[in-house]
Amino acid sequence: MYGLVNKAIKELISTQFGEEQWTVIKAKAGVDIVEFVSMQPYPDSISYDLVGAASEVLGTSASDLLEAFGEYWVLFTGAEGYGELMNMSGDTLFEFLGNLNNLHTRVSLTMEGLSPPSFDCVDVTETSMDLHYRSVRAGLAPMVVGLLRGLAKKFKCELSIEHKESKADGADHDVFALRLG
Ligand code: 1MF
Repeated sequence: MYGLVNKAIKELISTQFGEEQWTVIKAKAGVDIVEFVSMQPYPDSISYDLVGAASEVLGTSASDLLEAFGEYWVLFTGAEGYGELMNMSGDTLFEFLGNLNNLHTRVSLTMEGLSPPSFDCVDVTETSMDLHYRSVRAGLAPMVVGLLRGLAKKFKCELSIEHKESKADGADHDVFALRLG
């Protein structure tokens, strides 16, 4: 994944738990990179190993960490120069979700190595939809829950999320039933 992701992991851990914990976690993950470069691709294993090590060191489940990370990503990218990209992508949560594939296509135009997930909005009403999430990566559904919570805060709405179908439980892909209000 692009270095931007690992930078966000570092920021989240070092701001919430301190620089020392980050150093311990990085060492435990066997990562000896001093500074991640945002626009450089890194093996996915680096990001997974960092989350795994953080889970052990902090005594928090990987799933909770991924969810916190997803929520943080919305803030982080907004502050790290992608605010305009995010703001351009919709005025409401549902509009934003409907434009997410376009957002990733736009990023892919400059960053060829991007392997973005896809998000498809199905059975959309004013207040509900099924969000179909497909990814080449495994185990990141909790991060999507966090992303949705972060977006709900950004758009100031109450969102309930039901994980209707789970790839981890053998489904073809993950489906989230979303309801506003
Ligand atoms: O393949 C990748 O490296 C990759 C990196 C980040 C693919 C996707 C993403 C973003 N995505 C992370 C979860 C991936 C889960 C998965 O693969 O199954 C979050 C997608 C998302 C969902 C809901 C709301 C907002 C979301 O993201 C918005 C977004 C997406 C991509 C970027 C920024 C905001 C982005 C911007 C620049 C990047 C990489 C990603 O790289 C550069 C490019 C130029 C200069 C510096 C860095």
